[in-house]
Amino acid sequence: MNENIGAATFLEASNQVLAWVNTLEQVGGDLVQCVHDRDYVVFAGCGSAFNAAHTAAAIFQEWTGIYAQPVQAADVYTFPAAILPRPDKSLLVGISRSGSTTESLRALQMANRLGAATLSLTVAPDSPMQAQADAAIVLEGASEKSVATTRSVTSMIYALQLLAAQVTGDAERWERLETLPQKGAAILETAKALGETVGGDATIQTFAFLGGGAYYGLCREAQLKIKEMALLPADAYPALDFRHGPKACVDDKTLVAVMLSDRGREAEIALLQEMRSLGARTLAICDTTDGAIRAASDWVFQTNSGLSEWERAILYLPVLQFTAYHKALSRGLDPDTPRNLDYYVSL
Ligand code: F1P
Repeated sequence: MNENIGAATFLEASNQVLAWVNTLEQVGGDLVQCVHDRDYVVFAGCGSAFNAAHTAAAIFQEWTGIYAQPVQAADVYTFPAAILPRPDKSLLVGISRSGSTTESLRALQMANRLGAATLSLTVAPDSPMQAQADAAIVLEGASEKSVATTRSVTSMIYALQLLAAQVTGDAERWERLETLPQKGAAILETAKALGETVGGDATIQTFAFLGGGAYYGLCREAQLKIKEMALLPADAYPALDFRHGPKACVDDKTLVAVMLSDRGREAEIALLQEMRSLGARTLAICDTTDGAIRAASDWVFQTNSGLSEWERAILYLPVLQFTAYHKALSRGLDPDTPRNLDYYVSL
């Protein structure tokens, strides 16, 4: 096999905690101005950025008490009255690795035209989206060559966690968030190794990623990684919704990965147990494990952060990024250049 296959994805996923360190330096207190006087925040993006928007909106709303919603960027200009009913009181955050995706740029343009405040969150410097927005966060340290996002998406979510902590002025939360790079570094090798084991398991042919609240966006991202890199069927559901129909598809070729929260832990363990009894292979992703989790799981990935459920969110993704990466390699696919995809979508 060509040794360059997947090299960019592997390097970018492996280096992601360095990108988080850089992210920490990019989210200054001046950004709080964007939210001043706003009682509604829309997080808009496409692909991975849309997934980041799901996680960010759930976290931002809970931490700040300001209503927040994730939207696919095209909805902003296609259905403006549905998305921004009170633009003068709203902030639109346009999220995009490239800063050039047509739908995301148009979303910012529409928000500006309607009189909403705008913030762009990108990884590429000097992008059209940065030029379009009132304020900008640029995470150059999270830039990527690979088409499939890894460190850019965790870094963009991290930036929005930091922004939410800035908005509330919660210094203790900020200090806990500052520990994420160090906590990420401590689990990355385990994430790589477990991703190789799970991704290399030839019996697994379909995937379901389940998580409640802010974890739903992470599940969507894990689903996207499997589809883009490994070209296999994958689902993402708010954890308990999986029982309402999709579990009909579960069999012994299915991996069911559940992201365990603190407040939903018991119900999520019961879900793992049920999926295992249906024949699925199960992966629990949790901060701390116990006998019940181990008994319900083929594999357990433990983050050991001591952080609250939404604070530790980005620690849940790397193991699934490496799972998708290894699944792709085992199928002879190059994770760096997924079939049919471009680096960003230009319409
Ligand atoms: C990036 C994106 C990726 C996706 C695909 C198409 O857009 O949507 O998330 O994997 O390769 O492009 P953006 O973040 O640059 O707007």
